[in-house]
Amino acid sequence: MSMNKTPRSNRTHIGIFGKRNVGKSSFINALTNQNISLVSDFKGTTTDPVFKSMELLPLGPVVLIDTAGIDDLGSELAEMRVQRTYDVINKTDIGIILFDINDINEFKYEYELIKEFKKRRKPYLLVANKIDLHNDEDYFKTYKTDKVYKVSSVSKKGIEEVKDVIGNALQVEEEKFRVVGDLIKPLDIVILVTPIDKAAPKGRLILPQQQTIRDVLESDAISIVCKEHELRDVLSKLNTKPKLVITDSQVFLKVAADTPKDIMLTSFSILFARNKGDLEELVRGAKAIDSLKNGDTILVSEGCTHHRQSDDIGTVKIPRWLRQHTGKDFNFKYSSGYTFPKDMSEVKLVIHCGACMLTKTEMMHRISEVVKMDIPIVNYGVLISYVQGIFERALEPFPLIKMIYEED
Ligand SMILES: Nc1nc2c(ncn2[C@@H]2O[C@H](COP(=O)(O)OP(=O)(O)OP(=O)(O)O)[C@@H](O)[C@H]2O)c(=O)[nH]1
Ligand SMILES: [Mg+2]
Repeated sequence: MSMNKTPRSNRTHIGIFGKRNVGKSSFINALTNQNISLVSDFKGTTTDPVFKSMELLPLGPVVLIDTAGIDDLGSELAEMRVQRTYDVINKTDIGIILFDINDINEFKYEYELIKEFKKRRKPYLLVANKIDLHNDEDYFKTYKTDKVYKVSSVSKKGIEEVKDVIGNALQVEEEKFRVVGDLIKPLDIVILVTPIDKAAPKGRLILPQQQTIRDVLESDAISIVCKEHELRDVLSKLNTKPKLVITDSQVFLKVAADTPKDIMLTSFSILFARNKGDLEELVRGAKAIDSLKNGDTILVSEGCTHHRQSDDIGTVKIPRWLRQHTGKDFNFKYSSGYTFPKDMSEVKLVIHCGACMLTKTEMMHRISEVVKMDIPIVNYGVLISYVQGIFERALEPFPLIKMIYEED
C-alpha cells in the first residue's frame, strides 16, 4: 500500500440499500460520475456486496457499497443474499435507503431497513429515485419525520444535494470522534513521545502518530515530537507549559516520571481506544481482569488474520502479562475475522485487538455484541495500560471515565 493511500479502515463507508431494480447501482454511478456498477433492468443484477474505494469530492476518501436488493426471498440462496445485505449495515457509516418513486405502494422493505438503522443508531437518508419518470414535484416529501430526497440517477437531478447532505451528516458524526482535538485549544502545545527502536517501521511514523499530529494541526494547536530520552530537555527549553503529553505505552513509566504532575499525560493506546471504540466499556473490561478466577476462559479476538511472530502480542505477550499481573492461569481461546464464535457461554472476558483494520463503526458494533452477552471486553491498548499500572495517570484527561475506574 502506498503511503498516500488512505487505508480502508479510515474511509467513510456509504452503503446503498433498497429493493431490486430501484436503481442502487445507477445511483452509485451517478454519485461518482463513473460507470463502476453494473446496471440492467433485470431484477437482481447485483448479487453480492461490492466495495469500491475512491475519492469523492467534497466527501474525501470513501468506500461505496453496492448491495443486492432486499426483496428477493424466492429461494434459500436469495435469502442468503438478503442476509449479506443486512450484514453490510454493520460496516456502514451512513446508509442510503433508495426506492423508486413510481413504486411506493408498500413501504415494507424500506421500513425494515429504517428499523435496522435506528436499532444501530446509524445515520441514513431516504432517497427517492427515478423522478424523471414522475411528474409531481411535491409527491412524497417526507416519510414519518424523515425528509425524502429526490433524485434521478439518469438525469443526475438532485444528486449534488444528496452528496452535500451526506457530507453534513458525516461531519456531525466525525466531530464526536476526534483523536485529541476536543482536549486542546488553539496554540496549546502537545508533546508526542515516540520511541524510535528496532520495532519502529523504517523511514516513517506509524498511523496513530500521523493521525494525532494531523488532529493537533487541525485544532490550530502545536505539536512537538520527540523521543523518550529528550523529553526532559524539551520541557526545560519551553517557556510555556504544554497542555498535554502523549506517549507510546511502552515508555509510559519513564515518561510519567519525567512529566510534571500538573501536565496532563496519556498514551496513544488510550486515545485510540477512545477514538476506535468505547473507552468507557473498555475500561470496565480492564477492571474485570481482577475478578477472573484460575482456569477462566478468555477469548482473544483479532479483527484480521496476520502472520504470528514468536513474541506475538495476542498469543504470547498478553497471556504472560496477565499471568504476571494476576498470578493466575487462564484458558485462552482465539478467534479472528468478523464474527465471534457461536458458543460464548464459557467466556469470562474478551480481549480485542487494536482494530487497526476495522472502522470505528465495526469496532463499536463488536463491542456492543459482547456487552449484550454480558461479557466484559477490553482491547490490547487498554489492557497494556492496565497491567502496567498506569491507568491512574493516563485517564486524567478523561475525568468521567476515570470515575468509572475508581468506582467501588
Ligand atoms: N428513468 C430512470 N431509470 C433508472 C433510474 N435509475 C435506474 N434506472 C433504471 O432502472 C433499472 C435498474 O437499475 P439498477 O441500477 O440496475 O438497479 P439496482 O437497484 O442496482 O438493481 P439490482 O442490482 O437488480 O438490485 C435499469 O434499467 C436502470 O437504467 C432513473 O433515475 N431514471
Ligand atoms: Mg444493482
